Amino acid sequence: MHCFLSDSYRDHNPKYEYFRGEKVPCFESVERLDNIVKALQARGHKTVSPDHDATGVIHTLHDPVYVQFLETAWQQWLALDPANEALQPFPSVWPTRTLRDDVVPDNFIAKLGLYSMDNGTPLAQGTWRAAKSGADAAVSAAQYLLNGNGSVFSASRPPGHHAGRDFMGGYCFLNNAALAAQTLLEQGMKKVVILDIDYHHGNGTQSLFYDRDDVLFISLHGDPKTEFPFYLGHGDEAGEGKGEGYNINYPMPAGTNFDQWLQCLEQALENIHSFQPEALVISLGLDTFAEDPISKFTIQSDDFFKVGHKLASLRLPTAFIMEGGYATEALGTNVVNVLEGFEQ
Ligand code: Q9C
Ligand code: ZN
Repeated sequence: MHCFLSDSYRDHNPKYEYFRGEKVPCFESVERLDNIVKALQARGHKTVSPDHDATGVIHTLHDPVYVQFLETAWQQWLALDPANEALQPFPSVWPTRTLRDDVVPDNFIAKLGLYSMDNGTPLAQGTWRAAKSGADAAVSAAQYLLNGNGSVFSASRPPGHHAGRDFMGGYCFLNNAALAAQTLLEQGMKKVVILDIDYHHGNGTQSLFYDRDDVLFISLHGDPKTEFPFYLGHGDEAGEGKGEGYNINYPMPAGTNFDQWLQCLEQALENIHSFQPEALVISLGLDTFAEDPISKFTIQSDDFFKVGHKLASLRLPTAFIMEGGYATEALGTNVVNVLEGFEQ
């Protein structure tokens, strides 16, 4: 499959995150994408650099004030104290119910809370460069479909589907899948689908398109009653206004196996067929894998061929956009299994 590889993914290289109160190495690591690239090359898939600039569509879907914050966050962190170079900023306070989110504070950590949904999204010196380059790869993938091609993979990190109009979270900063979908629409398509198969609900993507009928958003994920992002992704979230009926969630319990997961995928494929879209954007998370360290489904490496093959049965121009997956060693194999299953 044709693959756009982010030029700058190594620049996002935070050293630690917090997990149950302890400092631990980041699950969302540089090695994840290193291993995907290795597997792509070993199995004969060519990677090229992004050839489009996502700036315009980033400013359409994301709040330009949030984008400006992301671009300058590391400098603002260093301005507090040069010794911060060796540390990472984390938010510690958020504008929850009853508090105001319409006045941007001067305090950097308070701003970080305003623009974050969690304290689990490490920010480092090169985060903006890597996120922007990943967005460029996703927009390039969309353009590649617009040029008449049948399938494409955007290989990038950090991931995107938890990021909303004006917030980061869940390791995500810019919503790459949403940027790809918006690009397809701006260049003339009337209806596109985003199918999110990451283990975690794509809350950012859902929220970006919740009141729209030109993007059908469907997500298969761990039940948010027990799984991140906890506060969105329930089965009764159907869209609002003219978007009503164009948002579909399939939450599944921890322990869900491949057969059970496939039953939800089959329903999603029927939903997509009824919508009659012109293209398919896949939020491709591989954290549904049995050995994923932070997730609880039991899908096996070989099962991912079948996932790709099922997606191909829709016979739609398809852009795969990289999301999560933290079993670093197996991740390359699992990604390429989906892509090759699609091509079979
Ligand atoms: N520190 C994606 O898969 N935190 N994001 C889990 C482990 C949130 C995952 C706790 C996981 C977000 C794109
Ligand atoms: Zn995930």
